[in-house]
Amino acid sequence: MFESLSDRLQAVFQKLGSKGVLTEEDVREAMKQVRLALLEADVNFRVVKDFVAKVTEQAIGEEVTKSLTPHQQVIKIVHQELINLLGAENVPLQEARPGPTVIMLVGLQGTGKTTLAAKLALHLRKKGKRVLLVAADVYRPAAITQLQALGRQLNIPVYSEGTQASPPDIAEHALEHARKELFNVVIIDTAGRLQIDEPLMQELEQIENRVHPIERLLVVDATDRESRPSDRAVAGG
Ligand SMILES: Nc1nc2c(ncn2[C@@H]2O[C@H](COP(=O)(O)OP(=O)(O)OP(=O)(O)O)[C@@H](O)[C@H]2O)c(=O)[nH]1
Ligand SMILES: [Mg+2]
Repeated sequence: MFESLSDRLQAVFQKLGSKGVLTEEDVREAMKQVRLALLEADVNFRVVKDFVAKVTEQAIGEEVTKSLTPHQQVIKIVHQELINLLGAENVPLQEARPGPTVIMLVGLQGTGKTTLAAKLALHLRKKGKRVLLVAADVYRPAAITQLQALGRQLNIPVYSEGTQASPPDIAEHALEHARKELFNVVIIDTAGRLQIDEPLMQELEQIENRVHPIERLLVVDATDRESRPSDRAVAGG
């Protein structure tokens, strides 16, 4: 998501840079493109509206349009507001020592857990980690094949025991397998669930107790304004 967003923004700024002097209209046109790029990157529309308003207000100010390097000033403003938006502090994923690092993904149905599992696996592999994906959603039909298909696409192994095994068992066996095979990271894809679903919530606790994930990431839909992330949240949707 950030790669395509960054490409899009670069194109907008390049166009802006080719103009030299900037009029208010140039800035507004560029902000229209920024707005589209953010929306297409799944940023919540209210957040986008707010972001664009803030940047526009600063960017059409006298000190920008009358400056010698107006387009660089605009880039600086967008950059600063993006940092404000994403949070100035970058909290990296924790690593278990000794490994493997166990990461468990939880969240409501359809928020992007399985997709994020694959994205995260790819991200960590790029950092040189050996990653094992674990199919611990035994409830939704095709949940396992979905993860397997993603694993095949990325060439990342997927541990699964089919739909008859229990998720806590699957998780524990996957961890044993990962230790033996010297994987650095184990990412557990769990089934979507509601907090009021007691048995399913207990199942998460059992998985936790068996494999002690160092990170439990709550995946929420970033475009869904009803989401109320209460734990550490990762924008998956
Ligand atoms: N636009 C967009 N769509 C996404 C993103 N992540 C997932 N999706 C889509 O959202 C739908 C659900 O994604 P999944 O990854 O299957 O969600 P899940 O949380 O694993 O779903 P369950 O296992 O059924 O609870 C799929 O159609 C995905 O392609 C994202 O970052 N952006
Ligand atoms: Mg899933």
